[in-house]
Amino acid sequence: ALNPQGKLVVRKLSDMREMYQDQDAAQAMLADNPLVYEVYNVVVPENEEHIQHCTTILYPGKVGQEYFMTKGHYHEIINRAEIYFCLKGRGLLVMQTKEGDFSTLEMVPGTIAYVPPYWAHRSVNTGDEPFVFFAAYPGDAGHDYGGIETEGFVKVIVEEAGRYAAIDNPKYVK
Ligand code: S6P
Ligand code: ZN
Repeated sequence: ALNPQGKLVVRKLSDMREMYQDQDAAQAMLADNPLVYEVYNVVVPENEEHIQHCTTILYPGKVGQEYFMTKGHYHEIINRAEIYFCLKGRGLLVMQTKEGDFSTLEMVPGTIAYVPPYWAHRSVNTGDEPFVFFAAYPGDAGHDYGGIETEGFVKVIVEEAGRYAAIDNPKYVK
């Protein structure tokens, strides 16, 4: 339970099916169109005086071997940073810059993750229960899903031999 709950954004597989590597698996799952994640946004004015804050619930699941994930984005004002705090479950914070730097951070309850200015960020549920984290970021940051929607991140996070592995994304162009 969140208090205040905030304004709910829902992302189902149909909202992001092109973002997964295994398009045949995605197509087959569309009949059920599973819920991938929900974001509860506390509404504050979108200017630099305020701090946006929200809680993401990313459900467990995979499309083929690739774990359920958020779309991922740069901030529209690209030098705006962000802080994540993990509340529940287990996941990976995946980050990259436009120069092709790439980094991952394991998150478990209590992990505080810092997303520095200029770094795109995506979350991946590598566990078998909902991965829940709170986020706070400058009010004017905005979201740029642009290139990530078509090319994705430098690496994709898949299950290999019972654990997660980051493998090269063939669609990624620096
Ligand atoms: C906002 C922050 C998160 C994400 C949320 C969903 O700056 O990084 O609240 O919005 O986890 O991810 P996405 O990539 O769909 O916005
Ligand atoms: Zn963000």
